Amino acid sequence: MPDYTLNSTPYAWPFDGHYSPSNTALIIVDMQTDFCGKGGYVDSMGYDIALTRAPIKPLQRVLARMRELGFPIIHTREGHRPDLSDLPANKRWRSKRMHAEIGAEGPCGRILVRGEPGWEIIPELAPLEGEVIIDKPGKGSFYATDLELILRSRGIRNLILSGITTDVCVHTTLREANDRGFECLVLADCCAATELKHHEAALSMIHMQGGIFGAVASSEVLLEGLSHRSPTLAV
Ligand code: C5J
Repeated sequence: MPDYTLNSTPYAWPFDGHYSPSNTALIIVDMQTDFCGKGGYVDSMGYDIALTRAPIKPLQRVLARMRELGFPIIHTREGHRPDLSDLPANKRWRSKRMHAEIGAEGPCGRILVRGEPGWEIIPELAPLEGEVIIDKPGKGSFYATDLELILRSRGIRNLILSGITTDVCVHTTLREANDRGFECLVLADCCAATELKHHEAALSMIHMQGGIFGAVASSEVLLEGLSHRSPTLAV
């Protein structure tokens, strides 16, 4: 079998040289209006959404190519039940301190509540029919969801991670996945945080101890690697 490893850091990913649509999924974390849209949760807290919108364009290119090659695409959405029965009191209290109380009415409907306009995935990256969507109440995509069951059922062992925010939901998902034995690649320019220094620190942490959580690459590196594949020969 040819070696398709990517020119990623701190090691050529994946460790065993084999990634294909049959064992690898693209995970797009929380590209919701609440995290990158005008009037959403992050905007209401006063952060610059230009930062969290930066991954949209590179992600569109990666998504298009991975769809074309038949890689499984998994989208996640952070949000709570309308009755807020799955919202920890301390999470609600902290959001209120930032003037963006989860569950309260905002410009995009009730903040981080399932079914509200702000909770929807942005149209630029809207899921297609048949793509998996994971609804999660927390930061990690594995906690209180059926993501692991879905991945194991499909034989997925490699994860390409993207989305927002690098330091919070992407990193928590990365750590959860790593402990479960999944081989992870984080796409640096397809992620972003509410502060640039946190994005950079989160990426830097992945590099310690020889790649403690996996590896990092740009979308350009991944697309270059995928340019050698064809939909019929996507092994
Ligand atoms: C946050 C997320 N930052 N999607 N959520 O609260 O990273």
